[in-house]
Amino acid sequence: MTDTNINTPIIPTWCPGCFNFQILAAVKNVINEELKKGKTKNDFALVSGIGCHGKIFDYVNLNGINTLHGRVLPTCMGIRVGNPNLTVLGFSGDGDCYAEGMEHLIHTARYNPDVKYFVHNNQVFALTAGQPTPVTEIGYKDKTTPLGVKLYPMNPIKLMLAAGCGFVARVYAEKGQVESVFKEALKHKGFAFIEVIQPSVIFHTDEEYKTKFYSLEKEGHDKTNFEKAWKKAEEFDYNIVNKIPLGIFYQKEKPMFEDLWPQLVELKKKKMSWKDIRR
Ligand SMILES: Cc1ncc(C[n+]2csc(CCOP(=O)(O)OP(=O)(O)O)c2C)c(N)n1
Repeated sequence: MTDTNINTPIIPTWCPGCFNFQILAAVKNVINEELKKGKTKNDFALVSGIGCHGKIFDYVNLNGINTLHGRVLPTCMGIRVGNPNLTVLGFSGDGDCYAEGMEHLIHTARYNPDVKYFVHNNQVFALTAGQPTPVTEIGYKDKTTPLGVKLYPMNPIKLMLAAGCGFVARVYAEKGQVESVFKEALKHKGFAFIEVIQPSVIFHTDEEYKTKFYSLEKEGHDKTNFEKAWKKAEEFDYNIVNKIPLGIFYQKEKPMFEDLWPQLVELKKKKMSWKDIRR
């Protein structure tokens, strides 16, 4: 019988009420649905970085790599190049992605490998006790920044649009939202960037955010229109809390890295499993 159990016996060490639990539940639900539809566990690879988010690796029983801090995307890319048939899922924190891993993010958007990438954005380096990241709001104080953050936060949605990413989305860390964007990302051929607003229950509160969210889809946003996506991206930058658009900002399929190289096209035809790679 095929093994379809993606649970692990490891008890999560996330804080009680952490929004990472919502992301975990959503990811497992969608993978379970894929397994029911005929995929096997060997069709997936899961990569996570270092931080609270990175523990997701311990809680989903799939092959993969809990990689170095900031190196989720090159690891995902390496796995795709080694076996272009795998569904590769990457998980980073905002520190992991926007600080140490920033250059990889830009190049991966440009290379466009078929990788689905989730950024658990809690606006701090949470595991190391709440230091500010490039998306922390001005004024935020911690032991390392007693005078408060003075630098303006970066806008990851605008960055991804500018870098040529063909699937740019932001959701709130609520199970249903993560599930539905994940399903759309799986249908998309190419790199999918999914920022998940995941308020830290220790260092931030989500109360103010919650009242500002609205759905791009319900508003009739045209996700094929780059200029409109850019305008929507400008509405929220982690500092000015005005309206916060959620959903898919932009979607356009472009040639994937794996399809541009004849060697990789040949490799894809071989339909290898993990077993073949180990040999
Ligand atoms: C190369 C390297 N630099 C720094 C660290 C220290 N470190 C471990 S976890 C962490 C914070 C991670 O923050 P983030 O990626 O935002 O994840 P979160 O804990 O918030 O989920 C840092 C800086 C490390 N382990 N390796």
